[in-house]
This record gives sequence, structure tokens and C-alpha cells, in this order.
Amino acid sequence: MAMPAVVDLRSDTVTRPSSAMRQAMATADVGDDVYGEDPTVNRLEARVAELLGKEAGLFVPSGTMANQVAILSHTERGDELFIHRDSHAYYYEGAAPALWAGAMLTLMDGSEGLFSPEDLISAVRPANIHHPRPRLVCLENTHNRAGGAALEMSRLHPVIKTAHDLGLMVHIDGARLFNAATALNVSADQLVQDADSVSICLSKGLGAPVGSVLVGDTEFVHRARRYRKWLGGGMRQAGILAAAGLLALENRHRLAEDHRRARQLLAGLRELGYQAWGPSIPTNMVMIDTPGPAQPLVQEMASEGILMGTMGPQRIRLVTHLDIDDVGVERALSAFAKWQGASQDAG
Ligand code: TLP
Repeated sequence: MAMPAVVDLRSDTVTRPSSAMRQAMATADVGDDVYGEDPTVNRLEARVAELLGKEAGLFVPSGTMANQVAILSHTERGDELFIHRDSHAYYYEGAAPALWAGAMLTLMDGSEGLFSPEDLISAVRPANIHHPRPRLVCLENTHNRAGGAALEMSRLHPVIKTAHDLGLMVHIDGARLFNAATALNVSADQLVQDADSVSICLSKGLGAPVGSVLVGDTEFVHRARRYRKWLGGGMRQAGILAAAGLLALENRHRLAEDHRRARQLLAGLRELGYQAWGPSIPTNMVMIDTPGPAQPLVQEMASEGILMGTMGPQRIRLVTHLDIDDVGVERALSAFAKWQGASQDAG
């Protein structure tokens, strides 16, 4: 008998390209993108810039490279960058801002991955040769470690305005920006209208195999193009990947389905007695805090074909995406019920 397919809730990065996407990749019109001659890449860059209301775009291999190219393009060595301590560009990018940009990171606190304008004002020190030059604020929407929190404009705007008043630039890591826009019922361009640069990932909930796009004004993207080359991200017939990206953008219209399934998982887990939680405006993630180490539950679930990731020794993350259907949600919940039953019997 065929083994039932694995329900992979580790991340929305695990999706595999559909046959339509593979077909679009196979037939993509391509050229050498380092010469600026790949028509499909050019189309993708223009399309994302248009969707986000910015002048220009740059196709890069990953979300990490998009963030790092943005930081390089906004700063000079020794400049100061203000970022929440739970942000991806600090927490999960292997000290890259220090390695590439030589930036000094000042870590900020605040609920759901966002700090307050007041905290930013107190963190920025006056111009003085003793201090680094304050230069950039990095925000993240949705916020991954905050459980996929969608941050609404009324919360973002005061921070962005304060940053600008203080003479700082603002970059938004919008790896899952379309999830935020969907959950908040606003257009993505509205959500980022005040930001100086924004990156989005095509390879997360949108389902492309590879790729991110960084957008901003023409002059910024010109600088970014140079730094992308610097990091080895100048790709040649990258239209093969951009074709998948263009198709993936259409999947932004179905993200509400992933959010619905995440809500079902959350409700089901709570009913079973798990300490499951989501942020105030949830998207496609559910977190579970475990009373002891998370690993035994992760391993037990894996043996049932349900894969999950951790976000700390006692925290599990579940992410819904294109390849998780209603049956997958049911299968996950029955496996959780089985484990809960077994651990109650043991207790
Ligand atoms: N996030 C991954 C892991 O690295 C944690 C995931 O599974 O969620 N910004 C944000 C907000 C992200 O969540 C990620 C990836 C990135 C940037 C980096 O994207 P890639 O993996 O394309 O470099």
C-alpha cells in the first residue's frame, strides 16, 4: 500500500512547483540578465515594483540576499541599523549585516516584532564622533518569530514617520508581505507606501522554487544591482526562475486559504488542550508552546508523517501553504490528538 504523503508544516518554503509553473519555466523567454537582457526577469522586476508602488525592482536568489543587499545599499561601514531582536535579518542571517555592510546593529524590543516610535527616539543618539552614524530601520511584515503577525499601517506608520523625521531610511523585509496585505485586507502598495525599500519572497507562500525581489527608487535599485553582483547574485538566464516568480505572484490571491487552515489548526489544537497561539492579526502560522522540550512531540509527529519546525527549545511552529489541504489539516490534528491521548495515559 502506498504511504500517505507527508504533511509538511515546517515552512511555506517547502512547496514544489506545479506542472503549470514548470511549463512556464521550460518555455520562458531568456537572455543574459547581467547584461540586463533577460526579458522575463525585466518583466518580473517591473511587475513587483508596480505591485508595491515603487520605481524599480531587482530579482535576487533569496530573501536573505534581498535583505543584505538592501542593508548594503542604504549604509556605509560603521553605520547603525535599528532592528527588532526577533527579526529575520538579525536572528537568522548569520551576522551577515556585520560581515557584508560592516553595520552596527542596535537591537530593539517590543511586542509582535515591532518597537515603538518612543523607543526609536531614545535609541538614536545625537551626532557625535563617539557614536555610529544612525542610518537605517529594518522592519518585518509579516513578522515570522512573532507567529506570522500581520502589522497594520496604524502601527507601522508612526515608526516609519519617526525614522524619517530622525533622518533614517526604512527597509521592510516583506518576505510574506502579501500574507500581511491579505490578512489586513489592504493592498500591498498601501502597506509599504512610506518605506524606502521592500523585499518580497516568491519562494514562500507564493510557491516559486527560488527567488525574491527587492524594490525601491531607481537610484537605490541601481546601487543594489551593484551589491547583488558583489555578493555573487548576478545570474545569467535567470528568466527560467523569473517565469516561475511571475506565475507565483498570482498565488497571492489564494493566501486567505492558508490563513483559514492555520485558524483551523489553532482552534483544533486549543480544543485538544495544547498551548497554541497566534498573533493579534494571524496569517499562515501557528505556534505551540510545550511544557517541556519540544523535540519529543516533533519526533513523534514526524513518525506519523507530520513535519513541524521549532522556534526555540519549547516552541513549535506550524506553517500552512500551497501544499497543505484540508485533509492535511485533519491528519495533523488527529496525530496531535493521538499524542495528547498517549501523554495523558502516561501521566
Ligand atoms: N525564513 C525561513 C527560515 O529562515 C526561518 C522560514 O522557514 O520561515 N525574511 C523572513 C521574514 C523569512 O522568514 C525568511 C526565511 C527570510 C527573510 C529569508 O529568506 P530565504 O530563505 O529565501 O533566504
